[in-house]
Amino acid sequence: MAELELIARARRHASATALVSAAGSLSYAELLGRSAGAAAHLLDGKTDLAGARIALLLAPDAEFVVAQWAVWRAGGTCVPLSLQATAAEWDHVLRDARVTKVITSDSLTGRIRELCDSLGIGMLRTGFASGVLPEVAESRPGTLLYTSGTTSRPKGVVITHANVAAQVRSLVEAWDWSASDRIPLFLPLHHIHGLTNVLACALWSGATVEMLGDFDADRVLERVATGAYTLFMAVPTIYVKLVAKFDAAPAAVSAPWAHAFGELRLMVSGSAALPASLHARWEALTGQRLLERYGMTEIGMALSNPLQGERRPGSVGLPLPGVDVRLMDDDGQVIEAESQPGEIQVRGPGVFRDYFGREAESAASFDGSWFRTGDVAVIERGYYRIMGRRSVDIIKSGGYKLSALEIEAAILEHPAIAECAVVGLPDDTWGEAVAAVVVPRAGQQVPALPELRDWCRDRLSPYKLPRRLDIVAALPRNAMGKVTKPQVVKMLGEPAAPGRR
Ligand code: MCA
Ligand code: AMP
Repeated sequence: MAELELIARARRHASATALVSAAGSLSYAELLGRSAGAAAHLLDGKTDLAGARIALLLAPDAEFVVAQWAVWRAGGTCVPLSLQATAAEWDHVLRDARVTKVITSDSLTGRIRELCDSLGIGMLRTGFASGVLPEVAESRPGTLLYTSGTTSRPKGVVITHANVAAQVRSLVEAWDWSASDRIPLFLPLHHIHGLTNVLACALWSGATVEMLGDFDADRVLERVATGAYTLFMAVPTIYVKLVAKFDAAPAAVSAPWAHAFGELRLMVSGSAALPASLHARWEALTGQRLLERYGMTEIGMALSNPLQGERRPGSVGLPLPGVDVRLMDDDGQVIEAESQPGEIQVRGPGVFRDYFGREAESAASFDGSWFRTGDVAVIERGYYRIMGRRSVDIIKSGGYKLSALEIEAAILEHPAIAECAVVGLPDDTWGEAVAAVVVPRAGQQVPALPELRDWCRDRLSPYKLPRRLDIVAALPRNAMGKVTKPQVVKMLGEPAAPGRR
């Protein structure tokens, strides 16, 4: 029987350790066995889930992977939910994706039960049954990831099994993944960085993933110092947090960390701009030269500094294997020359199928077969360098992509606020920090920042909450009446248009 390549490959590593988590270790054979049983349980007598969207609200441990593989093997589409989301945010995803079931655990079920009941969505634990599993073609959708963009509410990115396979093959080749690799996982599993770059690449290669749960710098340092890993992948904010640990520790404590990081065969940074100063600092501390790469939920990874060769600070290197990249100017002309900025457009088998249920937006995001990323870059001395983004409404904070429009919509629900503009301001820890500028309603008192943050907590994930609040009499607007965000940034005394570095 033809089966998904990821599954077929896992059989070759049957006795190797796939996952290590607080609950214990799971070999590839056990992962295959448990996910087959869970798939049969999900099918519950049906022959194929036929793409039905099954959401996962599970901690990032072995149970998550068993459930993910079970959904895939039963022919379903996996919709991983953020553990930090509010009920309102889950409500959007569950409705938009037309989710039919939520797989959750005893400890999390209470958080989503009321919502599932109100939407008539069944909740399941991962169970076990025996039965025949369907053949699932690689061309079928396997994953639906929600990503914020230039629209207020996040959109569902439909990713086929073939898309993931192409993304993984490209990274396995470029970064030389093998069965002897061991990698820690501390990134969330509703985004590509943790889900594909770490988890899927490792399991494709027969490597071992140590699932550490939420990022905890002390725990990560303790494990790194034991020499447990060969690879390490993180967002720039995590490197900032690790540097802070080095700065705060006596040399006798930090020396083993420095040595262990220096021994890793590769350390990668991505999901947001890695400042050149942080690149240099990390190398000075550990002797390890970080490899920076660039990607996006819709395309997987597109550009990377080389494993062998120059890893240039402030640059994202060259197109990855199997990925075509071009720069397009505002007049629709492909840029061939160096030092001319243009929009990054990407083509290849890793590029997503479409936005779920959004035909017009899907069509508008492509130029023929080229996906328009909205990111602007230049080529300098042969390498791509990211300059910024076309949209002022996208903010990258600690690796999370946030929609300013979504945050504005939440803040505007406050009865004392008449107008609101949200912008990203340069920030040493988060890359960009969310700042809200508001105009009060006549005669009303706008709450102070801590109270406004608390008020927003029912509506927005904690990482979307504003970190700065300014109250003004009026927002700067252009002749059409549209708020001019570069002016808003200027009002706050920051350099116009948050730049890359
Ligand atoms: C946590 N907080 C944040 C963020 N994370 N605020 C703004 N931005 C954030 N990213 C808030 C917490 O809610 C808390 O607020 C306060 O900051 C202190 O939290 P702290 O403990 O310091 O943070 P943390 O829990 O250690 O989290 C930091 C983190 C996390 C580990 C960097 O944000 C993270 O896992 N980021 C990675 C996201 C990711 O995987 N992105 C990849 C997307 P309060 O005090 O109010 O409770 S995929 C992608 O971008 C593409 C494909 C690519 O290229 O990879
Ligand atoms: P996401 O939609 O969460 O997948 O975020 C993708 C976005 O993260 C890209 O469109 C870029 O704006 C940004 N990004 C990812 N990697 C880098 C990088 N190395 N440098 C600058 N921006 C990056």
